[in-house]
Amino acid sequence: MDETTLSVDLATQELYVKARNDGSETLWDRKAALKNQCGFGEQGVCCRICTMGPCRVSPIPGKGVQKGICGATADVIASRHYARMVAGGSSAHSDHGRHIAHVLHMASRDGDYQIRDEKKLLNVAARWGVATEGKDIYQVAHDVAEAALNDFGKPFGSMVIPPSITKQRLKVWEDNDILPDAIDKEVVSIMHATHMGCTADAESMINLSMRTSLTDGWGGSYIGTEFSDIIFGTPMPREIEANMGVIEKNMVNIVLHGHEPSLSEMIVVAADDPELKALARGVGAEGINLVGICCTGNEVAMRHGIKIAGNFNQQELAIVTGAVEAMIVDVQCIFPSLANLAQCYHTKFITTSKLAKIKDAVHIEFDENNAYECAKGIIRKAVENYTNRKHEKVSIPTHKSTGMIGYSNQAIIGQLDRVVNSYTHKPGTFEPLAQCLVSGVLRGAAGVVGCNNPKVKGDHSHIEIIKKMLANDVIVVVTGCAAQAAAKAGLLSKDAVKYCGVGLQKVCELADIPPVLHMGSCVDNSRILELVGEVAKILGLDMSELPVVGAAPEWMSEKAVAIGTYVVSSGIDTFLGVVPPVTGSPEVTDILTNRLEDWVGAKFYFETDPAVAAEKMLARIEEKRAKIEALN
Ligand code: NFS
Ligand code: SF4
Repeated sequence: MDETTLSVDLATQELYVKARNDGSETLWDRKAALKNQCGFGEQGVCCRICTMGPCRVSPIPGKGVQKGICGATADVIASRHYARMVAGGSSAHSDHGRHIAHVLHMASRDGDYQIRDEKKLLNVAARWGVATEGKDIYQVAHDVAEAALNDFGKPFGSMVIPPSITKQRLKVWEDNDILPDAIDKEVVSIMHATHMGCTADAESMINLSMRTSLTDGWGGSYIGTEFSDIIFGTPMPREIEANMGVIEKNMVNIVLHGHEPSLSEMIVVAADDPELKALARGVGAEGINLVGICCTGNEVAMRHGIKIAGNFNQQELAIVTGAVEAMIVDVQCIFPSLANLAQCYHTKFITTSKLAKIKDAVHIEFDENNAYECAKGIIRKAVENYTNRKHEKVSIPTHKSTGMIGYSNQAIIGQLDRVVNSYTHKPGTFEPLAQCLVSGVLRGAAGVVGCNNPKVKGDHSHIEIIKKMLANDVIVVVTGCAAQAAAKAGLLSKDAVKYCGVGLQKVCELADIPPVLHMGSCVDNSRILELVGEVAKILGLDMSELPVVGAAPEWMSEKAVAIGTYVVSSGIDTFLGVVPPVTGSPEVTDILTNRLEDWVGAKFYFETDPAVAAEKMLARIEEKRAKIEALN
């Protein structure tokens, strides 16, 4: 394979060649080995929900087999499959949120987990009606955690919706009957509705999917973000480095990969322990170097400036450098291949979660009740492994970029306060941003999020779309692996204003921000919902009336389907660069890319060509400007 076709990232190309020379297999080799991927699966028309099947029906209406044994049509099969992807994605995010809520519940003044953002805790307390007056802050934390945990499974009533939602949006949800009940309940209910012999109507199935997805964006993910901020601190702007060049030749390199910050935060704290530092020197290393991959990488980069080694496509390649003593993972987006790959080098591949044990990995279960000592134990293993490094196998690419990271909404407001015109704007709000949108200095805003996928040349679509937005005065916010693609391409640097139109350039200079704002991990898409909701409220509009679009140019996971669905349900158009497996059903395709607009004021666009997607995003932004311009 010609490595230049796999990714635009030069470190990736270099390490792919090294992997080949080392005889190590990567995702691209396995993709090639699959030859043609199944066309029925790709179009969503293969059903395995009961054992009368599997039934694969024709994706072409009127031609070939039109129904499964039970009579399910392509529309039924594809919509059910879509719903189950939403359930899978929502459950991953919400279980992450629940886990963080448990960590908040165990926080104590003299424990390993403490409260770092009291103000946010008090804000959040009001949402669940938790009394705070005269109470110790740790008692408040305990009560808030309990209230949130109860929201996951409460038997009656709707989920508690965060206050950044607009009242118009709530009405849209009520009118469409998608205002969700409890978080866990919706996921269970949709698994029920997709069981053999239940929902057999595509409209109803997508409607239920929307309802379930909202438990993710406005529920589990929101809780994940806010509670992480409360325990680990709300991110503030700082500089970071990104790409494989952050791996250090003479240091013990530890890669943090996965999603939840409870483990990675403890590793960051423990890596500073004098005992471990001395141990590292004792084995001949200059120190301990922590680097991140995927969303856990984003979490610790946002809060501590831990360097980013790479994104989803690069998880194997980090090990291929031959200079990684340990890769520590928890849950989600972890290739099972890493276990065997690690054995080709000297890397210890350490799994830590009961939910993500991997055969042939070293499993050290992380115990939050003994978090610090547990983290120390894991780091010790990595340090001791340094002497096993096979120096002839080490080759670290030099590529790395610098950029700014840490743009929580609190951080953005802090930057906006610099541009506040005290006669017209209140400080401490998003008003300057709202005004820039109204005046047209900024034409709009785009959220570019999501994964890598070997169906797309790595990082190419992310970067192409982002650059097109910047050139047209559309400010960009990023999360997840898209954010890491932007970081590697230098787009998080303030120098990236060189790609911007004059309006965006001016805004960046006044606010002292880069034109692409890294808002965190994928659960932190909740920050984007909050931002859009708050701006809409300032302008008295619904979220669907703002010139705002979302894109997942290289998505691959069920989580991304859940995110896309809650983003559209929140009134924001979403452009998918990988076509979801629904095109075998004309009705599901029509609902997602057309009819949804009548329901919730936004819809999906499937567009694999990033240049065309960017054009359509800009056109949609201009179309949506009508409402906002009437305010002028
Ligand atoms: Ni999001 Fe993060 Fe990356 Fe995709 Fe995976 S790490 S939760 S799912 S691959 S962006
Ligand atoms: Fe086939 Fe229907 Fe069973 Fe699906 S639910 S496998 S379509 S018989």
